[in-house]
Amino acid sequence: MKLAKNLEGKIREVYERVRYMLATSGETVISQVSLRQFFSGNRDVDLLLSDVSYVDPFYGLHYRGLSLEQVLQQLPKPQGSVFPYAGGLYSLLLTGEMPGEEEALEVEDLWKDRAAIPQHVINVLKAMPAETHPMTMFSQAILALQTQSQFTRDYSNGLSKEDYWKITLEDSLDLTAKAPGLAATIYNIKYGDGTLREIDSHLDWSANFAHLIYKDWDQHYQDLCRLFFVLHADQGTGNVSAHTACLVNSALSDVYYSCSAAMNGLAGPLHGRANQDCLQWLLGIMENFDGSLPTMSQLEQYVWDTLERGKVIPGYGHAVLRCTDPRFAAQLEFGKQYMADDQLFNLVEMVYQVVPDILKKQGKAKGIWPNVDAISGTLQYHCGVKEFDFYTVLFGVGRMLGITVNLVWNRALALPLERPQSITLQMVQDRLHDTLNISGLRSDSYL
Ligand code: CMX
Repeated sequence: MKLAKNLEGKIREVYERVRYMLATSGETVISQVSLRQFFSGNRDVDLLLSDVSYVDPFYGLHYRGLSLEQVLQQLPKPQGSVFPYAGGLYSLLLTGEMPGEEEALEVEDLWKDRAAIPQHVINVLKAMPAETHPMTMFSQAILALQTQSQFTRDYSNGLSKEDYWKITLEDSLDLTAKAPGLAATIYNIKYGDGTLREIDSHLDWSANFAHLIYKDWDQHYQDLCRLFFVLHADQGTGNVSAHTACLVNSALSDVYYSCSAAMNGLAGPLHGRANQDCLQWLLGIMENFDGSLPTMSQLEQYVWDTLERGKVIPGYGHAVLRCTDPRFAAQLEFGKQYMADDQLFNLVEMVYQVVPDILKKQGKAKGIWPNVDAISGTLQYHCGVKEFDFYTVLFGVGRMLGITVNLVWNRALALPLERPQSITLQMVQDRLHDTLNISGLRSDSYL
């Protein structure tokens, strides 16, 4: 595999760099945590390593140092499409080098050879109750695939530490190859008659998802899949899904265990489920106004009502971003081009005009701008994928691209078991410089 050979040289170089830094500066403090950060989910504490992607608060997601715009422009594309091969993105994320068509197609071909879904996984999915949430099915399907883990098999047979990354790469290619098929199997079982298809070897990985859910006739949907999976691939490793995967994998649990766990985190409403919730919220607005668009002032009132009911505005705000998410902007462009007259899309545009100001006035949210989930469901809905509880599975298919690349690199750099220390509240109090008299305080006396 050319990809593994290319990667090996890069890994050696980075590994040496890390060892050198550790040997010469091992005790240098590079990050600190305040009391506020300690009680705020460690926001903005530089605690995790990933060269794969970085989220700049004011410029958003970068893959291997490149903005999304550059990535979308420079990655190789299938003939007739302006949207890239996911295989090219995978190559870029793994190696840090912009691939040519040959490198992109190498990954696409590796995926085609490994795409078949074992029957026992299909049986597990078919055995689940009809009301099971698609994310539960997805996590379960990935776990059922764990029987195929080469890492777990070879580890038991004495795999040497230097080869961990190579076998993690094999597992990663195996799992990501099957990801669109797993999602489509869930879709066809849950919403269709359960009839499953083989992949179309003429189509790329992303477009194959369209094919597998019987939408291969729709060029726009194939393109939307290409865009969607690239946009959702990674977002640093501090987010819940990626961080969960890295944590689980640090115990040398294989890629399947790690990704299944990651999907359980992604299923939360503050994370990936926001795309489902957002679409539901938008449809609720349309229903409230008898299927028509509200006026701007009606919409403002609806947003305030949502906030006053103690709910969040799904798709808005972010733990890191302090600007419009470029993943939102890229999808907005797609919508303007292909569905400018769609009422739900027009509503997304209206919401974008009113929500940031309202969140600013409310004064609670630190991030007031739309994130990726504010629009992704609307594009799916327009293209006929109307089952909105399924949208987070699509997020998961994309997200496993970045997660698995991070796992390969974590094993390549021999990152150890992740094990921060927890301390008691008394210990926290003892470390404060001023000795505080806590006893007898009531919250309203200091907030
Ligand atoms: N609507 C209303 N209130 C919001 C809000 C929103 N969109 N975003 C943040 N807030 C509130 C928080 O609930 C919090 O309120 P409390 O102090 O009462 O608990 C306050 O503002 C401060 O929150 P924050 O520091 O700005 O935000 P966090 O870093 O804690 O959380 C996020 C970030 C994304 C969970 C939050 O903005 C949110 O809940 N957004 C809506 C859900 C969403 O879109 N999630 C998807 C994120 C992207 C992804 O991972 O897929």
